Amino acid sequence: MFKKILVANRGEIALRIQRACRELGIKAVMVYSEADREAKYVKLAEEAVCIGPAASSLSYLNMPAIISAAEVTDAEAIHPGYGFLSENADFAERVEKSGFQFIGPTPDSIRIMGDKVSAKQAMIKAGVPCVPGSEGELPDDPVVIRRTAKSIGYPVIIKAAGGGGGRGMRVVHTEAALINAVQMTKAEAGAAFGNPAVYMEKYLQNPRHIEIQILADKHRNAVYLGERDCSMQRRHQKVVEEAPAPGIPRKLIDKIGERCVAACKKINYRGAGTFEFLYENGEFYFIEMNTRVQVEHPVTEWVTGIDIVKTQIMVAAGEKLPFIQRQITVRGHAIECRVNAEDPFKFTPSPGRITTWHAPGGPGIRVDSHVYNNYFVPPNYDSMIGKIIAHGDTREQAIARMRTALSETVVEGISTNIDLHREIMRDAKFVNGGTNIHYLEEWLRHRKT
Ligand code: MV4
Repeated sequence: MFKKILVANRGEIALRIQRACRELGIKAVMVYSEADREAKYVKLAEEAVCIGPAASSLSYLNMPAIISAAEVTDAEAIHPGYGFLSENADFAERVEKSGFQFIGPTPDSIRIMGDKVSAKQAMIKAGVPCVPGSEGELPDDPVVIRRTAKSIGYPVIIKAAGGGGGRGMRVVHTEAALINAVQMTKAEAGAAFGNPAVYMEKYLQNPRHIEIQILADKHRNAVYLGERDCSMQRRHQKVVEEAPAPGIPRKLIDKIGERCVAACKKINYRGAGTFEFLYENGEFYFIEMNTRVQVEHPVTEWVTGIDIVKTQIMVAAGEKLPFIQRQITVRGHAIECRVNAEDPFKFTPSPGRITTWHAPGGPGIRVDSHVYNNYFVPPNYDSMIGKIIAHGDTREQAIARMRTALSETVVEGISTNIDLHREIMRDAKFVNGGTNIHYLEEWLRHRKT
């Protein structure tokens, strides 16, 4: 096992990784920008290195600064967390070329999944069901593009190969709008991602966003840890996540989970990973794979009892997965509310000093947050300041516990979206379960103030 790991991230996930290291008896070296000097995990750290100014581009995205920090502290491995450099294949490669273990999949795996066209091709080859669409990249010939759309059937969606997470896509309803939409998407993709390649899919109008968590080791063992429902989102930012997904038969989950595991073995995947699917009319359609630990990993940890961050570290060190598929069961129900420093209904960011922070507690409540009384939320980064996770024997109990937790939570000095969560937890359609990806945005549009 590693003796020392460098944590190349900030915020709640930096603290989460630090805690996993402590539990494993590993020393954690924390890195921080000038804006994060006062962070809780820096205060708690036995070793911490400043890697640059507040701007992410000069600190958390600064590859030489991070690799130098690992060198001067004699770390053996680097955990990238989520966001920042976590899905940057060049970073993973530079980490390994510098003699450190990257805690994640190989640079090759990251590269394949980063290009959404090659990711989809790999999944089709591995037997994972995908959204019907173009065979790989769309050619330039308008005749071929029109023929492709006609055979798929309108509406179609044009997506950038270099996009993902909702960036670089356009829905097309008619043939008249098709060629222009393709050209626009290609131009934007070229500018934004340095890659103008696009592909076409059937546009699914009312899907749910269901994702499958997997873990794989370096010995060709892989397991799935059930699913998460992440449909409650706004502008591609998840707001509430839960596990299991309400109303989806376990048999269907097991079938798709087994496909994901087979795909992992086929592509020799290792580490933690998430297969993202759209789910509509009882069918799963693969859209993207994430090659990092995700924000919402705690709901899966709670229903399976498996520590995903610890397992990431163990498999990166070469250990075998300490469990097999039939030992993994889903118990009860878990819900996560992301707490953001923002106006709860206008969504404008609200950085600044937190004068009061009362975190909730009690049975079935977990809080993952790096903030504390008198902490200053810097304006330079994502607005998420923590996550409240509730578990119960049933979904009803998890919701009841989440309502209690939200009623106990006090944050003063800045605005947070906790009032939004309080309303969602009392919304009849949410309580009923199974709302689709458009629900929250429609609800916000019609909400009476
Ligand atoms: C789609 C889709 C409908 N049909 N693909 C958005 C994020 C990116 N991961 C893929 N996305 C979508 N792809 C087809 N063929 C609808 C979305 C989509 C969406 C997906 C998941 C979660 C939220 C979403 C919000 C809007 C659109």
